[in-house]
Amino acid sequence: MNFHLLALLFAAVGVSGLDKTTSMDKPFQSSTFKHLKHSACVGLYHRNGRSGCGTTDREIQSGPLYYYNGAENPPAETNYVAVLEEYKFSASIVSTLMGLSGSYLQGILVLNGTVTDTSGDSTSANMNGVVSPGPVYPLGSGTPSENIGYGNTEYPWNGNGDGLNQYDLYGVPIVYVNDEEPSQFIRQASQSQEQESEMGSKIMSNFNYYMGPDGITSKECLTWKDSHNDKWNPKCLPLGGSSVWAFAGSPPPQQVFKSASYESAQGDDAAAADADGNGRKLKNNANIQYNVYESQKPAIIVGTSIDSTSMFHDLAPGTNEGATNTLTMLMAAYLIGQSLNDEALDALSNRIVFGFFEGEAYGYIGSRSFLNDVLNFSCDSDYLVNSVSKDANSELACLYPMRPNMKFKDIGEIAGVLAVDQVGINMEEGLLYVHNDGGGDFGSFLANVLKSSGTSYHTVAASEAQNNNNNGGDYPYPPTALTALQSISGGAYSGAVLTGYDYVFPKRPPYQSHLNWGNGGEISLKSIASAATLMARTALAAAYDDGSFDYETSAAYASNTIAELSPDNEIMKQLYGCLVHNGHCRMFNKHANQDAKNERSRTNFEIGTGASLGTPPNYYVGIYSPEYGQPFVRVGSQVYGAYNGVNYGEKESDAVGMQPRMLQQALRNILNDFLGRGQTDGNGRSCSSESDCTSIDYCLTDSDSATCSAKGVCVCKRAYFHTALDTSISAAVNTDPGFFSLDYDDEQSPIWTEPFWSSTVGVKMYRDTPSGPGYIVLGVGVLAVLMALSFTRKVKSGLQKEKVY
Ligand SMILES: *[C@@H]1O[C@H](CO)[C@@H](O)[C@H](O)[C@H]1NC(C)=O
Ligand SMILES: CC(=O)N[C@H]1CO[C@H](CO)[C@@H](O)[C@@H]1O
Repeated sequence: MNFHLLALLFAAVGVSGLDKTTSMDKPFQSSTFKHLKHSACVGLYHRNGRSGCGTTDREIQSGPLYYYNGAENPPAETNYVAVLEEYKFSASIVSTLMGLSGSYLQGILVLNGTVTDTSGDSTSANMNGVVSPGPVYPLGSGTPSENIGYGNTEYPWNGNGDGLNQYDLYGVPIVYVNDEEPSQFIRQASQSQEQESEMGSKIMSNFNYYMGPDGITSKECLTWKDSHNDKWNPKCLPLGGSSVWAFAGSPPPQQVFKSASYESAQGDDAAAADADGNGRKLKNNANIQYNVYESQKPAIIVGTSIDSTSMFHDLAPGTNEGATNTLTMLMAAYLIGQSLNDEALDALSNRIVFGFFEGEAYGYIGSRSFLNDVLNFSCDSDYLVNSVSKDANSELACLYPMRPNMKFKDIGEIAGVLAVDQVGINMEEGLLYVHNDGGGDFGSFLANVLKSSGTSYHTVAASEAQNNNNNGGDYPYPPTALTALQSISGGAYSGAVLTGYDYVFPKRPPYQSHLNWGNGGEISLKSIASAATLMARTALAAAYDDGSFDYETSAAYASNTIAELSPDNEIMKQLYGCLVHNGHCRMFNKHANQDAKNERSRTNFEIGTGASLGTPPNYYVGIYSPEYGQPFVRVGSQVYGAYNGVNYGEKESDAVGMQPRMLQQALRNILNDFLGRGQTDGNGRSCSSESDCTSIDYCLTDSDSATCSAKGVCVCKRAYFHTALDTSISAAVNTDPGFFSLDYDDEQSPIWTEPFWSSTVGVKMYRDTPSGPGYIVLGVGVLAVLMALSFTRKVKSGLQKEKVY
């Protein structure tokens, strides 16, 4: 794929054709129906199989609507499409339908029942009964991630979960009807089906939702070869994207660099061309060097997940998950940037590193990629290059395995992890909780700081989660980046987790549910402000500690240095609006736009503002591809996912680039703004892009550099992207992005992938009449405008217009 094609691809995002349809029935004539929204349950593959929905093959599955209230037996002799209220949608009902009537079940329509409830129960009571589709042991036992857990993987954190999102619902297409009005119509139509059929017609629904065959795995679909010509033609893409991480204070001295021989080699191709032991030509025959400075300070990783999921991947509001996690961490970074300048931060004993990790719901994708790279990644010197080949001062990148920058290697030693999770809801008014097993000096230090700290609104209690088999055994940690680090290192590191829940996730809103939203006023800004204050202070206390683990002194220093964040803080409210209500809000747009502009001026790639979270925001991780954060390298006129040839740098335009999503671009630019004010005292040099920010004297150290914030001020560069991709796979070498190689010697990560879909998937509704041949289409529109690609769906998870299998 050449780069122009790639650029076109970016431009085409969001363009989708809609079927022109004729409506024959009044209820379907309103424009609401023509543009009726739906969200599909999507099939996914993993290391050992598949989960999620889909029809059995390209044949359409259809049947008359049948309203199922969970009480009587479903039809056992004729095909039907079950209509379920969303508060009845659960693993047990779906299993009942599949079990009792087997192959007669042709599909399921789940109705939006937020307001309308025909059973007469009060809505909120119904919603209280809604189960979480997430597993009862999230990322633990019984899930494809169980082998990358650590310690107690059988603790029921999600007590309200039935694990429906792990089921293989092959043969059962399921869609959610987003809007209330069409839901009401379908409800009534399905409840009066008997009467309708006596009158000689039925409302039918058909599903065209083929999402690949059963019985194959991610490995098979990633390595798929067409049988007729043996050509590699993958049928799926991995889940993933990019994480964002940032230093507080000046970056450490550069740890990885090319030695002087690089300079001389660069000028003279012929002389530099050499052969290594494998007969491979070495053009950039530099010596890679990893320096470990004696004075290198350990890094405290302050981390959280920025994603969520649900049964319907374009409807994953993650309000008390990715959204509030992100907000809490951003405000913690804001507090540190406001309270300490670089000089003060640089004088501390340890370094603070923030990590906003993508794809955590699918096997700690972001935190494992990042932490594993910090600890274990090394780049072969042949492939260590300047990310912009003509600019010898540009950041180093690794072409194979592909890493768009090597800055993460400067982090050096890790002290441990301070994680935050689901603090938008307090299990008990005025209380936040800390999880720590009492082992590990660093982890217990963090826990002690938290327990001895507090805000005007909250105190911190130790979680009462106990190992539930009474024979001793491991302390249960909720799934966060701390678990990822412990898993990678075999428990060599410790840490603590701050949460809003005690021993079990809140029941409402349900975890990993399409109903994990905050419009009921459940989310407490007070709690988020308290958590942000506590995270900032605890991180600072840990950075201050000189190894004596004297938590009282450190905690006192931190609370004297960082003032408490007010729940009325305007920046927090603005960010809340972006993260919870409008994912392409002005603030995100502005910062993401600036970030893209900086990249354009740096690399010359046509990087734009990436796909937004949408409105309402959707936190499903989506696929890893060049439109959504997969880095790529341009070599001459070719674009590759990874490259081990010898021609990089021959053309001036050769460079490594990436097009992240809008959230990540906004996060990076906002973090640079919050943490990169250095010594400006509010009057930095003004700029319109990064190229205006060379030789900024207020970015203190040699390893520092500056970039342009959306406020139009040069700020010191503090934030970076990091590839969030399952650690068992990597971009294949010397091929287009979109091809992946498998590493079989890994620790059994789940390798979640999403199959390509046909462009014709959708759902139709029509009236089946005895008169005419075939069907008279009532409103293809109804569920149909879906036509595969609703805008958000395409943007977020990148439906591919391609034939499947
Ligand atoms: C259900 O419908 C209501 C009213 O139209 C809407 O506010 C709500 O967002 C819908 N629920 C979901 C999960 O989309
Ligand atoms: C695969 C691998 O090399 N893993 C290592 C990464 O680094 C940690 C911490 O040093 C080791 O414990 C792992 O074995």
